[in-house]
Amino acid sequence: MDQLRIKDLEVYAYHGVFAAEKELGQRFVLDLILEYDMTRAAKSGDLTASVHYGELAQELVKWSQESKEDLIETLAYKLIDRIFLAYPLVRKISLEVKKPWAPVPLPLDTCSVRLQREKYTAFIGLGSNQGDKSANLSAALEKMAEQNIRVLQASSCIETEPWGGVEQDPFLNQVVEVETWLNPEELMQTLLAIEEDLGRVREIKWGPRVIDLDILYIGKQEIFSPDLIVPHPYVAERAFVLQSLLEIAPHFVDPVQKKSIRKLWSEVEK
Ligand code: PH2
Ligand code: MG
Ligand code: MG
Repeated sequence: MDQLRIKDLEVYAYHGVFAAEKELGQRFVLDLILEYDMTRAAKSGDLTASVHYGELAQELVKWSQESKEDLIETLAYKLIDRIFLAYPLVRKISLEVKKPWAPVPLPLDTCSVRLQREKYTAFIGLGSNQGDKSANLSAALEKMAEQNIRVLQASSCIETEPWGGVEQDPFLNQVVEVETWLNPEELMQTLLAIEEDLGRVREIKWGPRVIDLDILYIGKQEIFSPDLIVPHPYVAERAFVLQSLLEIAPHFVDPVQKKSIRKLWSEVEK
């Protein structure tokens, strides 16, 4: 991918664990690489189709001076959020925050952290079978938007019979395609926090819930960690998920089953 780089931008700011760092301030140095397609800007000469590096450099200075963080990790993390929000065409960011005057009484050149984040799309399944089901789904989508999880496509909300053998009220289900730069683990933690916010209490497995937010797919990725399995292990068995997926992504190919959503839908028990 094409890259724009702002190498070693100096900023005087007030980040650090020690009180003296927050009082006196020190030099920070930012090394930034942005990735996005530059074809249109290159061919048209239109600056608005690219990132104005002068303007961005000014913004980086301003944003770096707006708060006093303990950690340079936090500064880098927050700057990355600001850049993605201000420049929607950027797909990937790599940002190193260096602290050449770090309070370490040893002969070193610089201490630094580098964070890298990229935008990706994911499918998320929503479900509710308690309270005002429709309002619960809408509230979850609103909260996702506030957490930098942007909805690209949303299926209709459908009423479905409970799947999994627990006797309970029918569900209202929906699937959305989202775009985000949160790491998969952070995406999952964010969804869990939204579930909790909306009043979810975990009682019986597959039992009644105010809101359930499941990561179904993250692009073509396969993740097997103790807390997160992607693709969601039951997608191919759940007509209520496949029906909604069929509406917004019939040609998406499940990376484990190696079959399109249309094919999985034709094979699922209904
Ligand atoms: N979710 C479950 C268990 N069963 N059945 C339907 N119809 N819809 C759901 O969202 C659902 C379910 C566990 O997450
Ligand atoms: Mg679920
Ligand atoms: Mg769940």
